[in-house]
Amino acid sequence: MENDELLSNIDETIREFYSEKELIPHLTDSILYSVNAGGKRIRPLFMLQTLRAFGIELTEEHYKVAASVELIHTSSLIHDDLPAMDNDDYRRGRLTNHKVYGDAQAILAGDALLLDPYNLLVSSELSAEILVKLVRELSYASGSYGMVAGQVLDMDSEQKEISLDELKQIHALKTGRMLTFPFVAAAIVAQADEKIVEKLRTLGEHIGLAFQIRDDIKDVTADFAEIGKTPGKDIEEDKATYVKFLGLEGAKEALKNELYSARQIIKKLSDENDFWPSSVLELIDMLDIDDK
Ligand code: GRG
Repeated sequence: MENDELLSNIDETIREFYSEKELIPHLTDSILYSVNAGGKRIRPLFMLQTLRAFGIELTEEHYKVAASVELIHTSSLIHDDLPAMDNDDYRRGRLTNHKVYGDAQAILAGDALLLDPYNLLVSSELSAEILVKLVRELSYASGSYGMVAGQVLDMDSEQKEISLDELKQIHALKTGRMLTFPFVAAAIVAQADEKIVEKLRTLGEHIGLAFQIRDDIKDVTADFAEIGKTPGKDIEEDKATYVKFLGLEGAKEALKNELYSARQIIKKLSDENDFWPSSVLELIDMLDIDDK
């Protein structure tokens, strides 16, 4: 199944969720402005392709899980761009949410996008046991055990010198947990045994770290058209990044190492289990900087 087909089904799931008549149109408008701004949807794609690797045929229930993580991710982007945070004017190639709708409305759009996914997720007809595990993992990835904690540590790091290990920890929380969710969620939905769930968690941790290292690299090598936001901001603000610690070539090497570790885990999984990961590997290849 091609990614384009998955993307169109993810979009349809989101569209349907926000099409209820009782919703307040200008709230929905501000939400959909950011949701439909052209993000890559890498988190839902990883989840759906990992499910397929387990041999599972996708249904609308799976798309609801996949869409949930994308909505929370979008919520974090809206909040991250606010003046009190990174204060960015552009995201996904267009003006940031608060630049169009104002700070207060942007905060509320972000709030809704943080809470609505739980409604969407539990409307799925997966078993209650699976849904409870997914709710827990989604909260774990995004809240005080994950992305929000990472953001707090990231803000703290602007006031002091930190070590590479501390930077790795920030990345693991801020970006890594949300990229780990798709793999863990797929294993939970596939009702894989606990050992496999944990292997997929480790896989997701490598992908998450690789993703943030790639983001750090792109900040210095890409232009606005490619990343959809103002490039060079990390350098300008002297932020702690992999490029700052290791230099550009060192960061590229670190990215390669994380992707290598991820591929090794997948190879072992597919050697030892009924797991057919070719489409997952294709998504991982897209993170390789040399391919871009
Ligand atoms: C509201 C849950 C919530 C959190 C607020 C602001 C904040 C706490 C956290 C910031 C998290 C953040 C923005 C991390 C950066 C992650 C990252 C590399 C984003 C870019 O992801 P892509 O490349 O973006 O997948 P697209 O636009 O393609 O979706």
